[in-house]
Formats: sequence, C-alpha cells, structure tokens
Amino acid sequence: MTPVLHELRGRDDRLRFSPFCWRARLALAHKGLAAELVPMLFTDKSPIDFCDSSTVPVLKDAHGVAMDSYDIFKHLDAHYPDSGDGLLIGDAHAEARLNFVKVYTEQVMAVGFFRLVALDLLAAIHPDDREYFRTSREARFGMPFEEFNNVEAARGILDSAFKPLRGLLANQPFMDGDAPAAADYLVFGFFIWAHIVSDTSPFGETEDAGDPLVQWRERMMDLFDGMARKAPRASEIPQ
Ligand SMILES: N[C@@H](CCC(=O)N[C@@H](CS)C(=O)NCC(=O)O)C(=O)O
Repeated sequence: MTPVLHELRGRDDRLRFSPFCWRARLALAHKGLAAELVPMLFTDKSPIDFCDSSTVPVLKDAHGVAMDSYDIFKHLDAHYPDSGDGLLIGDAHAEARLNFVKVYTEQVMAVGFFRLVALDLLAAIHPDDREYFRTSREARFGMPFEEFNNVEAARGILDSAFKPLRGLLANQPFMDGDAPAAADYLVFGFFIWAHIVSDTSPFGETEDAGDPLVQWRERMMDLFDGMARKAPRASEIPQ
C-alpha cells in the first residue's frame, strides 16, 4: 500500500505547516517514498480514529502505524533501511545523541520560533480550530497570545539557541554531516513551520548571506526538488 501520512491543515487546505508533520514529510522524502497526505483539524480528529493518537503526524503503511514524528523516523529506518538516501538515524549511539537534538529543539529553539510567529500562526489555523488552539496553548504559556507573541523576546531566545547550530554548521554542511538526515529534519521542522505561517525572519530585519545557519536553511529549502521552498505560505493565500 502507498504510505498514508495524516497531518494538520490550516485555514486553507494548502497550508500544511505543522513542524512535526514536516519532519515526517522530509523523512519520507529522504526514503524516496511518496505518501498520500490526509488533512486533519485540531477539532475533528476523526481521520485518526483508527489509532490511539490524539496528535499528528500519524503514518500508516504496509508495516503498521507510527504515531509520533520521532517514531516515524524509527519506523522508516526499521522497514526501509536502504531506501532512498539510507538511514535517518543510524546506530544506537546516534539515536542516543539524536535525543539531545530533539529535546534541545523542542524545549529551547521552538519556544523562540513560537514567540516570533504566535499571532501569525493563529491566523493561519483553520477558523474552527482557533478557539481550541488559543485556549489550550494559552493554558500552556500562562499568558494570552497577544503577550506571548513578542518579537524582541523571541529574537533573544533564537540568538542564543542558534549559537550551537552556527558553531556546528561552520564546519559541516548539515547537522548530520555531509548529507542531511534525522537531526536536520528535527531542527528544520521549526524553520519551515515559521516560514509557512509568517513573513517574519527568525534572523532579524536583514539576513546575512554569509551566516552558516542561513546557508543551511537555504540548502534545506532546496532538498527534494525544493519541496519546502514550494510549500504555499499563508501570505500567498488570501484570508
Ligand atoms: N510528539 C509529537 C507531537 C505532535 C504534535 O504535537 N502535533 C500537533 C500538531 S503540530 C497536534 O497534532 N496537536 C493536537 C492537539 O493539540 O490537539 C510528534 O513529534 O509527533
């Protein structure tokens, strides 16, 4: 069977911005696997009723169901080890180290992105989902979206969070070395999320073309025939 990837949609069906779903999309592309992409709303999770998950991505294929972006990486490596560009994660040591990248990305870097684009994100979300998203996320932030969205605070977080990435990318083209793999997709999920929902750059008013992180972002945008670069952005689709 063709793999089926369940993912979040926004106010327009072409708006697919979930950072976790992007990780799965990129991992499928890495394996050279085409998937059927099935949209879901926060407030209508019936498309994933068949499994025990309340979040997307969910991947279903001939080998079973994987219900989390990181588990999707492991599932794809287990069942398609040699496909496409090969392993996403690698051996047990690589997986242990990748866990650090995942935690750093989700608990440090993502907060900066979220504070940068929170209001644009809310506007990109489907109208039926906005109340649910606002209520559930404000409970998490401990403040209203209007306060959480703070470009200055966001840039402060991102400036620090980007330092280790810049240090790494000054010496190698991708997080995973000479070619992209799981670490790159874990991190890039948040770059493409912010890029799709907002025109505000995570790098500030002007981007430095000599910055190794900007260069990496461009390389990631170009992967798989420009898959990320071609993704429709909220600013291109009328409200
Ligand atoms: N740990 C999960 C997180 C997935 C996640 O939080 N997905 C969001 C969409 S970006 C979701 O489905 N949320 C459902 C909800 O908040 O009700 C993964 O990496 O796949």
